[in-house]
Amino acid sequence: DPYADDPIRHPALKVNSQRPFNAEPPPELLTENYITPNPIFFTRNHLPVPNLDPDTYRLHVVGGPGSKSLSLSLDDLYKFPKHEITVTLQCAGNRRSEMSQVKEVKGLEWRTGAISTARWAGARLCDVLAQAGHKLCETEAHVCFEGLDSDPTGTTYGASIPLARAMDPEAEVLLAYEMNGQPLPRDHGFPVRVVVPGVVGARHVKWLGRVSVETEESYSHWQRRDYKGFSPSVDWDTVDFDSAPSIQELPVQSAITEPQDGETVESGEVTIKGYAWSGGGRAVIRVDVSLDGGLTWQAAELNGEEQRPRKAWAWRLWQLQATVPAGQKELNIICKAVDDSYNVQPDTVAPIWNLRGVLSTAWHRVHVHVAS
Ligand code: MTE
Ligand code: MO
Repeated sequence: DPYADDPIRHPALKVNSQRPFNAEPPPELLTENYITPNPIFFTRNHLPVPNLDPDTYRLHVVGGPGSKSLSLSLDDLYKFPKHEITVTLQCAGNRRSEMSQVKEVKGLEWRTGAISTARWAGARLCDVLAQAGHKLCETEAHVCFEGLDSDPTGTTYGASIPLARAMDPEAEVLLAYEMNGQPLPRDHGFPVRVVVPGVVGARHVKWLGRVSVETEESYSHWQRRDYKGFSPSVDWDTVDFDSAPSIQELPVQSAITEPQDGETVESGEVTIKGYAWSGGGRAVIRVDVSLDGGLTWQAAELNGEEQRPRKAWAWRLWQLQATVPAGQKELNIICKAVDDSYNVQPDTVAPIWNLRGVLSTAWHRVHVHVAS
């Protein structure tokens, strides 16, 4: 069993798949803290978790014309200026289960919890690439990452991002060795992972073994044959993966974590809680909440760290204390967020449905009963 050596996990996690391990925190725990505690941070693995020895670990930075190769130990990485930032990581498949209610999709049935937030610390990728002698070049270029996790045939997890993002100090791409002040837990990439602020989780390669600058995107299955969006009319017979760009920056997202669908709430006052986040460093400027299925709206209070303009890498948690109209027997609660480009979430799932069930960002709806 290649999974026999996987780490022990927190019992509160809702498991979507045991081998490989995929799990999310329950909604009420997800928004209990602005920073997600490491043991309940959602986990998305495609392969067995490698057991790496920090003393012999080396990160290979592959050289090319005009640059040199580096073989970096953990101690070498610690010598680069240590950079620490709060970043929310979201899987492209977050909220997929709502898409599969419209029509079947292929993928793990994530609910609202394939998203979490941590303080990440490490070396900036731009500093490491600079030491190897890389410069921004005119030709289309990509930085490819390879993980040290592999399947029985030796295929490793891989992904890439554009070189321009990797070289931009303002983009703050990290080779992270710390998560919330601790060494990375094994499930989250020990000893080193990539953190690409504002970009889909799939590019944050864990158990990082190799970095290279290429003229083409990574040839990994997960870069080229997965994590892409399509029109609702595309099915598995007609899909052409080469026709769509790989997902990088994610669209604006929000969800309600309390109360939960089907719950009974007290009459009088109700507290509604959730999270909101947008990709590309776009800040959340507003979260609108409706109790009556979208007829009327109230703005929620935004909590958590202030967001830096163009570098809003982390979510806002939000909350609304609302009066339940007298005599109301049920509530149709909805939330929708707006980012600082005034991007909004689509109202329903059907027009954004896609065969892989990614980018599920429709208004989040929760139906609750009111106690009489
Ligand atoms: N890196 C490696 N090496 N192997 C993986 O399976 N999964 C990716 C990414 N990096 C993955 C990986 C995906 S799809 C996501 S959403 C994030 O890791 C999840 O990171 P987490 O498990 O720390 O939450
Ligand atoms: Mo993912």
